[in-house]
This record gives sequence, C-alpha cells and structure tokens, in this order.
Amino acid sequence: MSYSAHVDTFTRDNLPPAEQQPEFLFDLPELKFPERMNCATELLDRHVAEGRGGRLCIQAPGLRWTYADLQQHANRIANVLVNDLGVVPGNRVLLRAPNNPMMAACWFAVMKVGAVATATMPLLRAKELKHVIAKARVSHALCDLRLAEELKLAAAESPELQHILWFNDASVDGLEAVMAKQSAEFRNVDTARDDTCILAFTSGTTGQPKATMHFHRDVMAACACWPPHVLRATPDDIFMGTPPLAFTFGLGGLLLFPLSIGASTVLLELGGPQDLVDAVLKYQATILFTAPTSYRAIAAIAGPLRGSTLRICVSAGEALPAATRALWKEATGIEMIDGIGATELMHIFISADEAHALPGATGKVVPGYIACVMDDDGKPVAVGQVGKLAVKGPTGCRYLADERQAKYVKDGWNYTGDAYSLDGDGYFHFHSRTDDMIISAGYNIAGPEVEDALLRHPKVAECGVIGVPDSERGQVVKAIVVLRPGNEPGPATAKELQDYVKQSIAPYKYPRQVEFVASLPRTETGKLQRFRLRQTTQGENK
Ligand code: 3UK
Repeated sequence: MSYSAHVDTFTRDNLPPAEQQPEFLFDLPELKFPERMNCATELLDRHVAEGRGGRLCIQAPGLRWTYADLQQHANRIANVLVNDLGVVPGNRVLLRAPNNPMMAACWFAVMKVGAVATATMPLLRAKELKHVIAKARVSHALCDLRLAEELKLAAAESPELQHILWFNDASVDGLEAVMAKQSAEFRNVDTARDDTCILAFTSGTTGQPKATMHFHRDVMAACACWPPHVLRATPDDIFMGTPPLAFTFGLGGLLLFPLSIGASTVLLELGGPQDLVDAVLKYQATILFTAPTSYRAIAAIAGPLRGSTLRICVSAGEALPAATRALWKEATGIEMIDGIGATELMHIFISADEAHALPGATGKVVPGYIACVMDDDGKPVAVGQVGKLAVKGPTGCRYLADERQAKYVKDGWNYTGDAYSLDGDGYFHFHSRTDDMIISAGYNIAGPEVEDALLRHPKVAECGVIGVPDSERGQVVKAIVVLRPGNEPGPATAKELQDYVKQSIAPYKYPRQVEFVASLPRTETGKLQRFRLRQTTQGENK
C-alpha cells in the first residue's frame, strides 16, 4: 500500500484483514494506475485543464452546468469543507439529496478534500441514518434541505455528527450562501490510489446494511471496464436515469461514466413513468439507466421513444426477465443492455451489449473481470450446472469492520450470493439469489424462471414467486401477482395463470398457490423484497 493522505485513518484502520480480502486483477493496460491519484482530478478537473471546460456537463430542470461550472461549485464547496467545517482527509462526510446538481458538486468536493463520501438513499428514515452515522463514524453532513427532517432526528442522537450544512437552501447560513464567500480555486488533496473515497452501504434486503469501501482507483477501474467495453458511449451522449446517486448503479451510470468521457448527464428528481418518458424527449437523452421493473412500467407508454434520440437502455439491479426485454423491444425497437453489478464490486461485471444480448442470460464476463460458477467446495461446476457465482477483478468486496466479509470473500473470490449457470458460449444465466432457491418435492426451482413465464401472460402486470412451507413437499411454489387494470382476481384467473405456466415451462414448476395483490414490496433500487413477500403471504388461492 502507498502512503496515505488520510489524517483521519478510520477507513484504513477498518479494512478487512489481508487474508479476507479478495484477489484484485489489474491485467488490462488501462488498469495500471499511478500510486497517487484523486478521482476528482481524473473525472472533472482534467477536462477543464485540457480545454473542455465549456462543454455541457450537467442538466436539470432550469439549469445547465458546463464542466467549468461544476468544477467551480465543487471547488467552493471543498473550500467550505476545509475552511469552515474543518474537514481533514479521511473524515466521512454524509451526503443526502435527491439526484440533483448540488448533490453531484458536493460529491466531487468530498473527493477533492480527500474525505470519504457516505451517500444515503433519500428514503432512509432516522433510525437507518443513525446506523449509517454510527457505523461510518460520520463527522460532517451535507444535506438537501428538503430531506432535513429525518437527518435532524438522527443527528440529535448521534454525538459523532458535529457539522451539518444544508443545500438548496436560500437562507444566509445555507451552503449556497456560505460557498459564495469562498474561492472557486482548490488544489485537490494528493490522495493515494488506495485511499478509501466512498463508503457505499448495501441496499440490504435482509439484515443490517453493510458498508463497502472503495478506493480512488476503484472508481477509475469501474470507469475503465464496463463502460468502454460494453456501453461504448461517446462524448456527445446524454445520460439519464432513475437510480439514486447513493446507489453505485446510479453513481456510475449517471455521474462517473458520463464524466469519465466528457459526456453530459441529466439529473432528475423523478416522479412516475410518464415523467421519465417526457424527460427523455425534453432533454433528448440518448442513454437510459433504470431497473427491469421500471422498464416494464414504462413500456406501455414508451411509444413516443421509438425513433427518438434514445439509443441505449441499460437494465440492472435485478434479473431482466426475457419477457420484459421483449416487451421493451416491441415498444421502442431498442434491445436492452442487461448487466449484473453489486455494491461490493462497485458496478457491472457481467453484461452483453445490444448486438450480443441473449434473452434470459445476463451476458458474458466484462473485460477486466473473471467469473466462475462454483460448487459448495469452491470448485467450478460443469457447463450448464447451477452453482454459486464467484467473481474477481480490479474491484472487490471490502466491508468496513464486518464479519460478513468472510462470507462474501472466499479463496480470493467474491461470492455475490447468486445462483448462476454458464453455457458453452460463455453466457452467464441467472437463476435466483442463492437463498431464494425453492426446493419442492426434491426439485430445485428458481422463482425468476416462473416469474418470467407468468409475465408473458397478458393479464399479468408484475409478479413475485417464492417458496412457502408445505408439510408434504417441504416447500411449494407460490406466485404473488399484480394484474393489469381491468382484470378480475379470483380462482378462475388463478387457474388460467397456472395452466399457462404449465404449458410454457416444466409443469412441476407451476405455482400451486396464487395470490393477487395491488402492489409488490420493492426497495428504493427496484428490487423485489422476497423476504417481505414470505412474511406477509399465507393461505391458498386468494
Ligand atoms: C442482483 C442482478 C440479475 C444480484 C448494482 C449494477 O444491484 C446492484 O447492487 P446491489 O448491491 O445488489 C447486487 C445484487 O443484485 N442483480 C443486480 N443486477 C442484476 N441479478 N441480473 C442483473 N442484471 O443478486 C446481485 O448480487 O444492490 C447493479 C451496478 C451497480 C450495483 N450496485
């Protein structure tokens, strides 16, 4: 490790022990990073220094910032952090806002001062924020005034959080007023490539969220692998999407990747599907990032996107059912790019571009990474067999002081917790989360396969398939279904769906129980919360 710029050594002190760290691979020439690097210099200041300061960088309603504008905002905020709030390199700075330009400027300011950005999902409540603050020992916070309430409640019970500044705040002590008094020049802290710059909390569908640690070099590695090899955007592309910047899917797709190539991004505080369609047309977006469920929701009203500027649609966060891929292509003519990423690995490591998409498969391993499907002893299984997905590359899992590190990383491999198979052509096929595999009368059944079959039925809007306890079979397959408007729930529809599944996949996989609901529980990142389905569902066909 190179000497650290961190004065506050908390993150380095809490790295997992060496023997529990994943193996890192830096074989690609673009992954040979210099010892000293600050990702803000690479992603932001470099463009201004090389004469691209006048290029469009960020758009939002009523706002257009060039690269020079973003740099000046970030520099002023960096000066506030150091001069007014006493931030030293290594301090954790909590960031909290909907996706908007000030959130992006604050993120870069934190990088510039050599501190550690701890971004939080907008919907988190005080109790969850308290956990984040305590776990990351957050000393400072920059927060959008509109999300103040829960942070104030959390701060009242968090003695370590000493300083909060509010932004998008017109008052005399708001960040905007304070930063106006500071210089627009800032010399970035000379951080080491292996200084932590992000603490990203896992979206945690179960258990306490874990804090993953990423270095300056990890940020640049994420920009060097999937984007140039699969996304292949150009400096004239206009990026847009829904994932929060606090989620590494959103941070990469909506901020790091466009800036890494001098392109521009549109940051939106979004409402429903119609807002997104309208925004693509209004800003002439060319690249869209969102989750499968959102593509499904938009497909019905996506007609106007056909023949628009939109040319690339990226889906991640959970498996993309082949049915949803087909629906989107029918509506817009666009073949989606699916990709599996994880907070632990920062971004996408298995994916396929439009030309190589294989419906029902996630794709091939992204250059820079290697992936294997393993058995329970950590040995690769045969082609076509289902096993545990294990990955290695330039990024990898480092949980901050967490014994679950030993579960995610074994023998240098990152185990994502997903059941996958690999086919003879190098395509990886998602089956389910390892813990979600349904075992019924001795058969292994992956819920997502049954979901894909159900989603093809014209009456089905959304569905989730889980295993429920059964005295005879151990578990039985149960489908929880949201019907499209105008369809009647009831035994007749349940029977119709059951027969439909029996005809399209192996009959033993059909849902013996079907329940109709108005909506499914999802995380802020669009993931179905199966554990909540398991908790709340009971009974026979209802
Ligand atoms: C699941 C997928 C099948 C899978 C993420 C892109 O989702 C992201 O990170 P999280 O930590 O969750 C990771 C887990 O989500 N998953 C994600 N994408 C897919 N399963 N197909 C997919 N395309 O279980 C994985 O282990 O919330 C996604 C980029 C950055 C991210 N952090």
